[in-house]
Amino acid sequence: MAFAEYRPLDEKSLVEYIKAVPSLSSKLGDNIDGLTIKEVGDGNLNFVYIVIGSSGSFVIKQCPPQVERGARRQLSYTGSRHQKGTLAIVTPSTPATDSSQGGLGACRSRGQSIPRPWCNSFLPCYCEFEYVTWSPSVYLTNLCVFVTAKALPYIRCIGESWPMTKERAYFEAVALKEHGRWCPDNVPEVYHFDRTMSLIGMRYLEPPHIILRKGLIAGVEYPLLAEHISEYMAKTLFHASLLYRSTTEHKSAVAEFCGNVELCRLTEQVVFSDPYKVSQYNRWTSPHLDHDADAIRNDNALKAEIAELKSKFIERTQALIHGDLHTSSVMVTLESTQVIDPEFAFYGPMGFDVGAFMGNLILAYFSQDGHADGNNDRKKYKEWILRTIEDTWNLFHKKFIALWDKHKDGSGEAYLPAIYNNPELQHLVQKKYFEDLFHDTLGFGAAKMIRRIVGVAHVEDFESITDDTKRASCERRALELAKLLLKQRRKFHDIGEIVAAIRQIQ
Ligand code: ADP
Ligand code: SR1
Ligand code: MG
Ligand code: MG
Repeated sequence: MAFAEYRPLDEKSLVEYIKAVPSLSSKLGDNIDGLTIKEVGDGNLNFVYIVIGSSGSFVIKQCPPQVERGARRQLSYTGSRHQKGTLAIVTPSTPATDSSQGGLGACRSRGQSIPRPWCNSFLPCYCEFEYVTWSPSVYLTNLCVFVTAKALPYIRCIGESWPMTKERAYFEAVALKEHGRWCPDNVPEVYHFDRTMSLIGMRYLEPPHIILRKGLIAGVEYPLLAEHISEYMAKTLFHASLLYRSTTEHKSAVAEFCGNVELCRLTEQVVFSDPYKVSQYNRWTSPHLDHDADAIRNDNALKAEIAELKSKFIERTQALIHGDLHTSSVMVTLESTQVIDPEFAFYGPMGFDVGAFMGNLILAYFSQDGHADGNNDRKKYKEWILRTIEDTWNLFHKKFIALWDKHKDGSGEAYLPAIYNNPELQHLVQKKYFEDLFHDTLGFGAAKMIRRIVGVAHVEDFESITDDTKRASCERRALELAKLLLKQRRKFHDIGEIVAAIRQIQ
């Protein structure tokens, strides 16, 4: 063990850490001189460092320290939405003056990051920040800065009210290894895991790999995306389910992942609860979508459906799911598709993963009109997204059934060969299984779409549309489809009907 107890690393202390860990230093050919280390974390939760040496490279992902209770930071902003102002951080003690004491990190303004070297206590900015990470030497808390279009800004802090255990790194490492075992071509290899330090060392997905969501915003077609992601979903979900495993094996794995309860609870809140009630964390494009957000909170049929899905999310231990499979958890090139960031992994319903991916593709589709310009009306690109949605589901279905057929006489205990070993019955149960999975996919996918428009965490697909009216119009159409899918999902029987429903929304 390199360090006896947890401490958050920075670019400097990381070098010491690497020197002390043979599984990491050997990846650099044991040559530590002249390393380039860069923090690139642009997600909502963690620090990610890219480490490049003359003979190798890797990525280090580390959870920041747990929020210290009572360590609330006060943020105040002078300026108004879209205007330049000053973001002031007021600390209980003397304001930080250098990086060793802390400062602002990972500030993002509509996708643009304000890189370190660290800012000090006062940061000139446009008030579009979503997540601000305050990182003093002792502890770190995530703060969420929200400013409405109204006269006075207001700020929401996610911190002490929202503790996040560092143990999530353990579940991420186990899920990466388990999913990597079944689908090594689409999951980065884990080189090192340190539970004390909540730290994972893994393959660096080198350029031209980029986050899929960014590629979708830029209008890039990925010809192998449906093929690869369907392969990943079919292999990981099938092999970690009772179609492949014995109940003994399954229950022990389920028990272990029950430990990831805090991350599951976060999802329960931000996906299945907050968007359907008044919550301090919710936000939306206001005033444009005020009525739409209100309508969601007053839609009894929608609330009845979301309750059913929430129960299923909590109660169903169908397979080891990724748990956060949106388009920012996938890195791509034209030839490669890699799934990262399974820190929300647990044994849950398969449709939550498939729905997350498909729902995020649908969000990307509805955001395209906001990215269209005189050079590109994005019509062709929208067609590619629709084809990808259709191909992803159809290929997933085909690959999953092929795995089931191949292993039908194996140790999976859900459908015992002694009962189901006739082709007609096998076909019948598979059809039923997929009908349910399809409806789960639609329901969870729709829930994931709604939360990204009226909940706490939004997506760059829409957030990067600077014109509020244009953005609201794209978001409203996505909401319309999501509500239809959530309420009427059982009326749909194949993916072609979903594509037709998407097309109908003008
Ligand atoms: P979070 O849990 O905070 O969302 P992620 O695992 O999504 O963290 O990583 C944040 C960012 O770091 C990603 O969006 C990506 O840009 C970069 N990243 C993460 N893992 C890798 C990797 N293995 N190779 C290259 N870049 C990575
Ligand atoms: C406060 S919600 C943060 C979100 O970011 C993660 O990627 C998950 O999607 C989570 O819901
Ligand atoms: Mg992420
Ligand atoms: Mg994450």
